[in-house]
This record gives sequence, C-alpha cells and structure tokens, in this order.
Amino acid sequence: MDNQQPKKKVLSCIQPTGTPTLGNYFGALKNWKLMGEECDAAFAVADLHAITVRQDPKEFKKQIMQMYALLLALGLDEQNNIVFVQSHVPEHSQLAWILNCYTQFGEMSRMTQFKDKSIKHADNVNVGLFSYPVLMAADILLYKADYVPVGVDQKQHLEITRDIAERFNGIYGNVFTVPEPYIGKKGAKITSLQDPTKKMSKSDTNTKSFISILDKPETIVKKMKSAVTDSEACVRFDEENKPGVSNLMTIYSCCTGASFEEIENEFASKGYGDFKQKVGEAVVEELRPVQQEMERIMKDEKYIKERMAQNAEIASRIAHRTLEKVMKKIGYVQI
Ligand code: ATP
Ligand code: LTN
Repeated sequence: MDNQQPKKKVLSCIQPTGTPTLGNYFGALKNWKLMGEECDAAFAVADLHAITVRQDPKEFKKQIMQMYALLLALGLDEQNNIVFVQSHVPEHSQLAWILNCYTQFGEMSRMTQFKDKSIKHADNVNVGLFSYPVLMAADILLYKADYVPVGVDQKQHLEITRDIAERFNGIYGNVFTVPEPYIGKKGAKITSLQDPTKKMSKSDTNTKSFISILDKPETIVKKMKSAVTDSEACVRFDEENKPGVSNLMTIYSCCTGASFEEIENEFASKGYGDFKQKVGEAVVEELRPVQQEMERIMKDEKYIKERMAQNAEIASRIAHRTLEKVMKKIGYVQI
C-alpha cells in the first residue's frame, strides 16, 4: 500500500461464540493486527450474528466481554483504530434490514455456511441464520471498507457483499465502497488436530481437535503431541497426502516465520515426537504475551466497559453518516 495515498479502510468482525482457536488467531486476528498498522481499521465483536445460534444469557455476556478483552489484548485499538461491539451500534441492524430488501432469496440460498449450519443446528434453522450474510454486508458497507481480512471460509459472504453493494450503487449512484476480501497466504486454513481434513473450529465437541488461545502451556504441548499425523515419519509439506504434518508445519511457520523448506531442513533427521514438541513450544511462546495481557485486562470490567462506550460512540458516528446517505437516496423523509 502506497504511503502517498490516503490510508485504505479495513473492517472485520469475529463472533463471541467461544474462546478463539489457533485457527481464528492465524486465519484472522493476526492479520488484523498487521493490517491495522497500515490502514484505518475497525474491528468488532459480532454479537448480533452470534444469536443465530441459541446462546445462554450468562455465558453469552461473559463471552462478549472476553472476546472484546482479547481484541484489546492484541493491541487492535492502537493507531486510532476502533474496536467495538456490534450491538452497541444500532445502525448495523438498521442497514441490514434495508439491504435485506436488495438481496434475492435465490442468491442467499446458495450460501454454503447456511447449508452447513442448518444441518448442524437442524432444530433451529431461523431466518436470521439465512440472512446472516446480509448483516455481514451491513457491517462492512457502513464503514466503507476497502479490505476485509477473513479466513477462506468467509469468501462467499464477501462475494455476496460485493454483489449487494454493486446492485445498490447501480440503482442509486456511488453510495458504497465495493470491498475486497483479504485472505492471508499463511494460516488461511488451520485444520483440526484430530481430523486434519476439517477446519479447526472452536465449536468442535472434541476439545483435543483445537488449541484455544487461552489454553495453558502444558495443555498446548499435550494437544500438539496427540495431533494426528501419518506413518511416514518425515517432516515434509504435502497437504494432500500428509495433511496432519502439513498443518503442523503451517502452524510452526506462522509462529516462527520459517519457510516450509527451512522447517523441512530443521527436522530432516528428527522424528515426529521432537517436531510436535517444538511446534507446541512455539505456540506457547506465540500466545504468552497475549495471554498475559488478556489476564490483566479481564480483571478490570470497568475499564473494558469504558473502552466499549468510547469506541461505540466513534463507530456510531461513522455508521450513522453512511446510513443517512443510504436512507436519503432511497427517499426516506429526513427530519
Ligand atoms: P465456529 O466454530 O463457531 O463455526 P469459527 O471458529 O469458524 O466458529 P468464526 O467466528 O466463524 O470462527 O470466525 C472468525 C474468523 O476466523 C473468520 O475470519 C474465519 O474465517 C477465521 N477462521 C475460523 N476458523 C479458521 C481456521 N480453522 N483457519 C483459519 N481461519 C479461520
Ligand atoms: N461471519 C464472520 C464474522 C463476521 C464478519 C463480519 C467478518 C461478521 N461480520 C464482517 C468480516 C466482516 C464469521 O463468522 N467469521
């Protein structure tokens, strides 16, 4: 990104539906930090999206606080970037309703996440789950984001956001910035430690399949040691034939910055036991500062709520400007 140009805008959100995993961290959060250093960024806890799946009220509140604290612990609010909670900015719901009316049933029916989640939560296939990507489009379009850093699983939702924006602009002129997904090269897909053909997911019922960002060092090393690999006993990157080892190499590379070739050389004469131990230790070191900062922030609820309130005010100002413009274009009466 060229220094002479005005800074590009970035927005991304994460749902407070459990403690983030290493997948969320490398696929999303770490890229957020890097992009926040170069761009004008806004990051949010997507608590409106989270109720598409039933949440226990007490637990939900705790998870929103925890996720927000984590974003602060990662330093995402540095350089004047905004870190806020989606439900504190009502414009998200307002614009989502409007955009619902500019989105076709047919195009939404193609969303693979909807199909997957309706199977997973067959007893609660609610309309919110169906229109989930429209709320996501509202999040993005309110802040005129140029780039949206996400993991590869969200690409389809970004495509529909672009379609909605282009359609609206086609009718009313240039209202929305058409955003582009930003999918990091490394870490775009961290897979499950127990079934490396599936993505690592914080809602997996098998806790050995993921590493949570708050797991204790000994738990991290233990989970790494029980990661599924293969019988070749050779550290070599081959996603198709060696998905388990390739996943561990990706994680190690994300932690240390080493290339796959360097990793292959480092472990050329070593077995999987040594390799897994080293990957575990690298993850522990990567997460240590985040965990320490998180522990400090979580002790101070008053501070967290103050930061939430300040940021909600700034976010609202930006969101309100976009919403007003949209409503004016449609023909609503301004008072
Ligand atoms: P759930 O398990 O509840 O479906 P999730 O772990 O997929 O949730 P989300 O809140 O849906 O997490 O995703 C937050 C961000 O993390 C998104 O940008 C998503 O693309 C990214 N992400 C999630 N899982 C992975 C993964 N295994 N590898 C890389 N990125 C991921
Ligand atoms: N759907 C996303 C979370 C999300 C999001 C957004 C990501 C909600 N709104 C806007 C990017 C931009 C998810 O589940 N990962």
